[in-house]
Amino acid sequence: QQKLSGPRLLCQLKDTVKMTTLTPDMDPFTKFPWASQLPAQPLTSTIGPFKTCAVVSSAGSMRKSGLGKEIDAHDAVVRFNAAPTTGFERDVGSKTTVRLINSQVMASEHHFLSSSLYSSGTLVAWDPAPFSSDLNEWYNRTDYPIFQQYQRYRRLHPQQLFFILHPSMQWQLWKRIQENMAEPIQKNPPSSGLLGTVLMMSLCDVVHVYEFLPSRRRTELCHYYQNFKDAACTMGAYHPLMYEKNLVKRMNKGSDQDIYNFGRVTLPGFNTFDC
Ligand code: NCC
Repeated sequence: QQKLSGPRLLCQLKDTVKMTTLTPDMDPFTKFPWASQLPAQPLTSTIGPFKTCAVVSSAGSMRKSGLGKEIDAHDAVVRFNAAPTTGFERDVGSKTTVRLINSQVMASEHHFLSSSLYSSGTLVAWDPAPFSSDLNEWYNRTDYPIFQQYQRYRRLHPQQLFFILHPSMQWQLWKRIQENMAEPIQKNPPSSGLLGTVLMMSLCDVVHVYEFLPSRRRTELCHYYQNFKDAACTMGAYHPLMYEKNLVKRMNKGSDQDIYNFGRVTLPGFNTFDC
């Protein structure tokens, strides 16, 4: 076990973490009539490639950041779960190209089927599947009813692009985190924030990640859109968030001042470097 340098780490991610989404031709989905609702082509051949991309974390430190214009100037913007833009444009911008949602959000108490929050951009859903990349095994024991809710949503919004991440990606990424840490980490998948970051590294030349590594605005406030305080939101409890942040810090091509002042990390797209 050794800690890899930033460039080695980037190569390791590029070589071993494959961004895949479910398509109707994958087993066991070939058996299910509803699977025709899944996009026929994977995400990476449907949207992008993009030059510049922004990943907007939901952290409380986005508040009063004034980063909205800078974020919207990117070719593509990814947001997470129930994070709104309306009323927060000055700080987080208003463009949404991709919204990455966990299966918990899709469970009905979040008004997933009725809220207009989810109707712009391409949706990408994921579920904290058991430590396995086996689709059959996962299909029968998802954490939340991701497939039922997917079918319902697709019937209501047949025109919107909506992908489901292949669970192998989260575990490939988890292994990279574990390999690069000296101690054993919890066997839970990475946060939506890291999944979205790697997703955009597969689609974009340059990825700017905002307030994943907290700036000087660092706060106990969990989300910029709620007045709820819990330091675990930034440090992690279920997700190995602290380790994810350590890894991103090592891969950052930008300066420490960029992090301190703007909460901004700069990562190169996988297509822009050779290994
Ligand atoms: O909070 P959440 O994440 O929706 O935030 C999206 C991503 O932003 C980064 N973040 C957020 C807050 C903070 N203070 N610092 C941060 O760095 C993280 O990278 C985070 O992934 C998730 O990852 O999907 C998560 O979802 C929530 C929750 O399910 C949804 O918000 C819907 O309500 C989880 N919270 C709970 O289960 C209570 C959270 O653990 C992870």
